[in-house]
Amino acid sequence: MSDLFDRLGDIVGAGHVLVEPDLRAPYETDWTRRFTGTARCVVRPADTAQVAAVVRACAAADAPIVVQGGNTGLVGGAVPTGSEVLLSLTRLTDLGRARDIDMQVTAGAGVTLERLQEHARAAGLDFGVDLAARSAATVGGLIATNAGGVRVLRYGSMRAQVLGLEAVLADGTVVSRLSGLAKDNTGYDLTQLLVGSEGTLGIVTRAQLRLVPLLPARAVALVGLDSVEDALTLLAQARAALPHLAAAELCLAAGIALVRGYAGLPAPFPVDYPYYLVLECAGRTDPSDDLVELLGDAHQVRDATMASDPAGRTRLWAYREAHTEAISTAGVPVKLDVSVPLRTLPDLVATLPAAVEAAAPGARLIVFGHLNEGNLHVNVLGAERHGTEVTDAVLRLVAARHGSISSEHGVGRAKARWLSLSRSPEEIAVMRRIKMALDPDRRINPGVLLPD
Ligand code: 2HG
Ligand code: ZN
Repeated sequence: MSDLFDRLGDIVGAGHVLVEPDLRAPYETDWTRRFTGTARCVVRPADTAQVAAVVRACAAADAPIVVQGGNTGLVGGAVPTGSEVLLSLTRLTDLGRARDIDMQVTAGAGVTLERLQEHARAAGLDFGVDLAARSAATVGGLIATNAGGVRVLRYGSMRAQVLGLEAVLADGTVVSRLSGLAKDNTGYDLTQLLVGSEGTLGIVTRAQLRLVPLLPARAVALVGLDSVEDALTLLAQARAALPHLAAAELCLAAGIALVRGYAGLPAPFPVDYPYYLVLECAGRTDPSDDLVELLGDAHQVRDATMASDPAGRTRLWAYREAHTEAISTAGVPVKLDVSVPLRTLPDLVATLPAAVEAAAPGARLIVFGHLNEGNLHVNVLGAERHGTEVTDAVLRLVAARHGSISSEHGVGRAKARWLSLSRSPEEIAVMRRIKMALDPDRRINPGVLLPD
C-alpha cells in the first residue's frame, strides 16, 4: 500500500495524499451523515494531467477509485466503502473568462457553483442552475449527477448547460471536447453520455458551460394554498400568464413549521395553510406587477406575501431553501428524490403519509419539492432503522405512477438496488455494456448507479 502512496505523492505532492484517519475523515462521511466509509487515502490532484496519472497509478496497483467534488451529494455516490482511493477534485479550480460573444465559460471540475455564479454575474451574465448547496457544490459534481435545482423550470437541468467537457477515463485516457460549438453532429455525444453517469464512466475534469442573460429584476411570492391540486392550477396559470416565471417550489405545513423553528422565521401568514408555493419571476425590469395581477385574479390563493428587494426575496426563499439544513439539524433523514407525472402528484402526496407510517411507525415525514417537474423531496426523520422499508415503500408508490426513483439527486449507492423500478431490464443491460466498454475492471465508482 505504501508503494501506492509514494507513487501518488510523486504525482500530486506528498501534502496532497491524506493517509491519516483524521485528515481523511471530512471526505469519508457525506453531508447528511447517512453514508460513511473508509478510504485507503484521499488524493487531491491539481489538474487533468495529474488526475490521469493518479488513475493510471491506481490501475497499476489494482486500487478502485471513488470520485468526489464538494461532498454535497445526497445518495452516497461519492462516499468510499473501504478499499478505494478517494479522488477529490476540489483543487481543479481554473475558471476562464465569461464570454459574452458566445455566452460560455470554461470551468474546472472543482469550481463551486457560487463562484461560477458570481463570476458570470460580474460579466453581466448568469448561470442557469441554482441550488441551496451552491457554496460547496462543484461543477464536476453537478455534471456527474446532472443536478437540477430551483431553475429547471426556466433553463433545464445541468445537462442543458453543458456544451462540452474534458474527462479522464478509467484507463487514464483523456477525452477533451471543449470547443463549445452550438452545432456539432459528428457522432456519439460523449459529453452527454458522461453527464449524469455519476462518475461511473469517466472523471469530469473541465467543462464548457452555457451562460444565460443576467435578469436582475426579481419578484418572489409566497402563497398559502389548500391543496396540491390548487398549487398545480396556480402553476398552470402562472406558466401561461408570466413569461418571466423562474421558479415554482412547493412546501407543506410540516416542513414550514420545521424550517421556522430552525431558522427562527416568523409565521408567514396569520393562519397556517397545508400547502405553500414559492413563485419567482425574473426579468430585466421589475416583474412585480405581473405577479400581483396573477395572484389577485387566482381564486385558489388563500393568502400571499411578496418581495422584490434582495433582502425580502432572501427572506421569502428561506422558507423553502432552509428545508435541507433544518432536516439535517433535526436528525439523519432517509432522503428520497422522486418525480411523477403532474396529474398523479396530488395522489402521491396524499398516499405518502400512510405508506411511510406503515414502513416506519412514528417517523416524521417532510415533503417539499420542485412543483413544475413533479419532483418531490421525501425526507423521513426518525426512520434510520427502517431505511430500506421506507425507501422500498415510497419508491414502489412512485413506480406504480410511472415516476422516477431519482429525479435530480442521482441513484448513487442509496438507490442502486431499486434501479429496476425506473429502468427496464433491456435499458440496464445496455447501461452495463456501456460501463464494460469504458471501465471493464470496474475501477471508478464501483457499486454506484448499477447494482452489483
Ligand atoms: C433541494 O431541492 C435539494 O433543496 C435537496 O434537492 C433536497 O434535502 C433534500 O431532500
Ligand atoms: Zn431539489
